[in-house]
Amino acid sequence: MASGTALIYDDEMRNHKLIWDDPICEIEVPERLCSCYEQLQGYNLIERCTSVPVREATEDEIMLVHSSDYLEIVKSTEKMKQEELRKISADFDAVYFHPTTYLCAKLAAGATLELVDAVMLGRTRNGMALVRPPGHHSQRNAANGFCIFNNVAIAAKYAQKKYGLERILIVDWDVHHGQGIQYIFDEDPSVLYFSWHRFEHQQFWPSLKESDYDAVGQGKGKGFNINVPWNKVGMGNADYVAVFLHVLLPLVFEFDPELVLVSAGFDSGIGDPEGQMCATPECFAHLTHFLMHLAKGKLCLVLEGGYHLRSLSESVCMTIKTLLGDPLPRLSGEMAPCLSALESIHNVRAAHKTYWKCLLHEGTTPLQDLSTRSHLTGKVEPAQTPQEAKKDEVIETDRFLDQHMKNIASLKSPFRIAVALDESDSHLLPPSVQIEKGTDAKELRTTSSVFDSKLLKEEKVLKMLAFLEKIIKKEVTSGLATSPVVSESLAIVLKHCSSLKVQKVLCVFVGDMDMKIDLEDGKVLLINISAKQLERSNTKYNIFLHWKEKDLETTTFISALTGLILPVAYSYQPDLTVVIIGQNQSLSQNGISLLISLLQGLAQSQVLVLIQESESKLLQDVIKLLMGDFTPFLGNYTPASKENVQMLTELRQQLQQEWKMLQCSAEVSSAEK
Ligand code: Q9C
Ligand code: ZN
Repeated sequence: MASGTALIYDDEMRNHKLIWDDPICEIEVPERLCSCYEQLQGYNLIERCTSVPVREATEDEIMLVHSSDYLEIVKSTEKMKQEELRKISADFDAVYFHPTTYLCAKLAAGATLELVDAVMLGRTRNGMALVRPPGHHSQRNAANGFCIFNNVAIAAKYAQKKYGLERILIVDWDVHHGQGIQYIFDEDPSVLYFSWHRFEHQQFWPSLKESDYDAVGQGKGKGFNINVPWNKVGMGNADYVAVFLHVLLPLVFEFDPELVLVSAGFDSGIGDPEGQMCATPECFAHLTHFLMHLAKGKLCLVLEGGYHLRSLSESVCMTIKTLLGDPLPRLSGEMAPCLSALESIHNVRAAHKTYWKCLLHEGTTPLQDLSTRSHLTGKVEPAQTPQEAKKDEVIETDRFLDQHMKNIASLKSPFRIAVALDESDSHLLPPSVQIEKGTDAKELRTTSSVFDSKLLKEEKVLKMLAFLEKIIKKEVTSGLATSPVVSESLAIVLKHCSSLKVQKVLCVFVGDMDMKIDLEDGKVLLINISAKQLERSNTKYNIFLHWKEKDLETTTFISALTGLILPVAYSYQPDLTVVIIGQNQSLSQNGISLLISLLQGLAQSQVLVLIQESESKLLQDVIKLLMGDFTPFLGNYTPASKENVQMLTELRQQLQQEWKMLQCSAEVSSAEK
């Protein structure tokens, strides 16, 4: 698998700027680019990326999306004087031209194409292009919303043509609807376009009917356009993650893209004057992390909007750190989506029910404005602020971010992974793995309270406990150990965690658990995915998942992962994740890999994996995963049985008052409030 992260940037693109007064366009400034670059320098991220030079897109490339008439119009602005520039700008909605606009727009599109080449040719695994002018509003025949050429749409067409790609995903997390991209691929089932956007029942710019959830694509493209309208401002981390878990991810696992492009606008982040949303910079790390596990890791991000300079640049840094494989910060804030977000999620799922297998058994009809008809939602629209108050808001966010970025900063672990394996397995290890020397058994007995197990005499177990301490001290990010009896090892680990005062441990046990483990309520959350049907009832901290299916490659697992395991995990916010691979699993090897990968988004990426000795065929994959060198491959999935979907739905309903991220509809919560 390719490695490394491409970063594409060029000072040239700072020349495009507004040279007259226009309150609408004045926020799209050259400083947007330099402040990102300077912040990246400040975090020493530039030198960790592979720098890729920009180039101008060719006319043919631009015409993959735009008409030659429109291209000529843009070209003609190069020689214009201010008065003419003003006049032609007024032909479009929220656009300005400058004599260098044509050149900058060609560089922005060309930079995006160079990024696609770097990733498609395997020169880097992923990357980001920092460009302006942005692209996602621009259309075949029109500039729109600060956008001249549609960089991401051109890149998608280019990738289809040059690399013969059949399935491309575009994720547009900018706070505005990229209607330009929607129009270009509306009838095209080979490009899945997802956008969330401030909508406010069509009151918010660009105020289009076709930005609502019922615009699902047209003709052959039906089902391949996903709009999530935000009908309130103030959406935050929990709302964004909920949409990824309950809308985007299930559909995308089914779509199985070969390349992921992101229209990465950060006006959906906190402090942005356009978006008025609340997502903090680390939220973009989590969104990026989710997408890194698709398309064998082929992920290209392209800057769109983002108008609060500090918020924008911190978010860009978080995104690039994640692309580089750094541990993720804990997601801050209360992990519960708001009612208005739930309503949107419900409506999008209902609108797409006919097009996607994973929604097949949904019993959903659209909800009409529960949140706006009632006073139930906590999110209120801030009063319209005059210019002065706006300046205060900018400074307030600056101040907030000063503190916030310090709070979430995690010490960088010098070692990614420590292992405790048998001699016979050690050939699997790459050189950068830290091999534990182990620790004194006597010392451990005293620290880990009274616990009698003959396993404690085993060298491997002692090593495991030694690196568990290092994980908790953040000297190592993750650990891997094999054990002759995983359940017993887990019991030892949990005892040790308790004596080390770890607050919350998430345990995901795959396979049969052959002993009962005493769970101290709240300190441990256990999810057991078992092939054996046991007479057990589910409780808040003890969740048991069982499904009957001969064929492992079904959407049951994807639904369980995105609709149950991850929402519970994100609600719980663990300090450490332990994944236990026992005997008799009901997951495929790829399924287990995907599970571990996505759980690395929790607990600041601190994961301990315990593998039953007999299952050592999994070792190689797991080592690569923990090293960040592998993304699981997921084939074509067949739909889950109705029985399994029902089981998951019931479980979700049972637990969603305890674990709020499980909610994917406003129906239940509104009835209960
Ligand atoms: N009353 C991007 O973020 N606002 N474009 C127009 C008209 C335009 C945003 C308001 C916002 C364009 C790439
Ligand atoms: Zn935007």
